[in-house]
Amino acid sequence: MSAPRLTRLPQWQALQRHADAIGQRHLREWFAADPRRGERFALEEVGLYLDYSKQRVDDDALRLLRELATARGLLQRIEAMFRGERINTTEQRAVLHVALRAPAAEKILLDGHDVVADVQAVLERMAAFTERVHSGAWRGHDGRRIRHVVSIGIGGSDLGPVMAYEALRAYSRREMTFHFVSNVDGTDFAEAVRELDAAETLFIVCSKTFTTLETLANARAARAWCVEALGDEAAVAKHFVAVSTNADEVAKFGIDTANMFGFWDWVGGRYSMDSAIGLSTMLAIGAEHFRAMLAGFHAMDEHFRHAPFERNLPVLMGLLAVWNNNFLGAASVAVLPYEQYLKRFPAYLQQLTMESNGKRVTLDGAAVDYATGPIYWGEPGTNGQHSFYQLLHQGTRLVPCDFIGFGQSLNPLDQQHDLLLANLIAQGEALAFGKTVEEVRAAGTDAALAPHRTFPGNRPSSTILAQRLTPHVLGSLIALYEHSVFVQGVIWDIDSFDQWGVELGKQLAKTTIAELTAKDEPPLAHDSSTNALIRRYRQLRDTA
Ligand code: G6Q
Repeated sequence: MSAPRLTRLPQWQALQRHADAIGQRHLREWFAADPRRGERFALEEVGLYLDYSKQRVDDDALRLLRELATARGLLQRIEAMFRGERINTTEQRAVLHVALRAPAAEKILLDGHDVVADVQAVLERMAAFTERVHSGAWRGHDGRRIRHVVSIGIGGSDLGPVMAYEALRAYSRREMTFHFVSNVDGTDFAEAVRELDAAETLFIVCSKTFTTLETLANARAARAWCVEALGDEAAVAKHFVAVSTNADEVAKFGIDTANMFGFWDWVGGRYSMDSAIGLSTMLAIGAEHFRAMLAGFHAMDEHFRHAPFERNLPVLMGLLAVWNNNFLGAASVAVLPYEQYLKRFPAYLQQLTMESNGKRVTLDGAAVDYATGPIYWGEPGTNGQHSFYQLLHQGTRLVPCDFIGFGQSLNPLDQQHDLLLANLIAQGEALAFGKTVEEVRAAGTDAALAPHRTFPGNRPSSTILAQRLTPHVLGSLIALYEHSVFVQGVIWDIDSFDQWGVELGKQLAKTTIAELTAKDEPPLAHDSSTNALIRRYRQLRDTA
């Protein structure tokens, strides 16, 4: 059954009229009219405090957004996801990342089979393996202990593990080192292993399909490096494990499937960091912390599934994103963690959000006539402040911001955490309220300079605060964004779980590889630019 066209829905049109009426009203006015706005437009759930009072919405806008969600069948779509219906319709797959963190006692049936039991079995194998590596029961080929882990994967099989390792470094085993190789650029591999001793290095090859060109190229390089250093093909058995859904290809590559950790086609790549794809995370922080992270995910899952829309964090965040995107015309979102350990969080979110919602047709294939997924980007604060915040404050574009901060530092250093959080809080305030030309002049600035020193304000932001970055909080934070992405996808009537857009470039590269590697220049039948680039590359490469 196809959903009614979004822009024809009365709820959408009501929102449009409301946006026309209030869209330009200044946050200064909103706050002046309601002295309690800062407390009223805030929610605390699952250990996360969300202040959305600096978003350009009023109670009516929020109500109309919730009505739109209801008209879109959001409640039913959430249930359909949790029940394992094949909501990824273009790939005919269930979307059950929530099963990866369901408690062992829960049952989630897919075609009559309980997938939670499968998940728990893999988690137990991961924990046992982690324990063996940590205790030294698992050793390298020459009997030395494993001290270095290199995770090889790309996209969804890389961004989550890298982000989680960085985020939870404070909880990690400092006697081990962790490295991540994703790019097919040989430099990535070469630099990752440069200082490593092969005898103490474990490679985890992460690939759902085990056919991904980049990952297989890096895995082959790793195998050659390892065999050369250790002088024995048999070393592969002790230095390589795989994470995949494809046992045949794993075996073909030469990794014993006894050393393979599985997952399933109902886990999308960018939703897989809490599956066996997170083996490097578990090796870094241990099984107990990993379980705590899963519990954090699950707490947010439960909240998302059961909380009424008005108190539902992912629903609210998703609807605010729709408001900013479709009714205020904001084409991007800046994610600004004031927490150094979250330095890879924006990069991780880029895939989660843009691969999920960067779509231009609805579920039944009709072209959309509204904007879908915005561009996500960001850097940790305060670094961003000395770089691109200029544009956020005084540029011509509207860029809603998500600020993320914590009450306690994991590395307290004198007053530096207060300094950090003072900056976070001040940035939201400056973006919202700005500085009028009158205020600038009153401060004694001369007339010619006043326009340059004026800040228009009215730039929306949300602030997420938690007490401390723990594995549990990280899990909840990621699940918050995962579900917010889904909410947006439901409103836009798109498939947030496929990724056909990455296919074309991959296919064309296959032809191009043949043309680059042919001994003599083959006949080229591309456009004139592509032909010229191929020729120029061959010439640059081959000229002594
Ligand atoms: C994520 C995408 C994509 C995928 C990579 C790696 O949702 O599907 O980023 O994760 O292409 O794929 P493999 O894990 O199969 O190597």
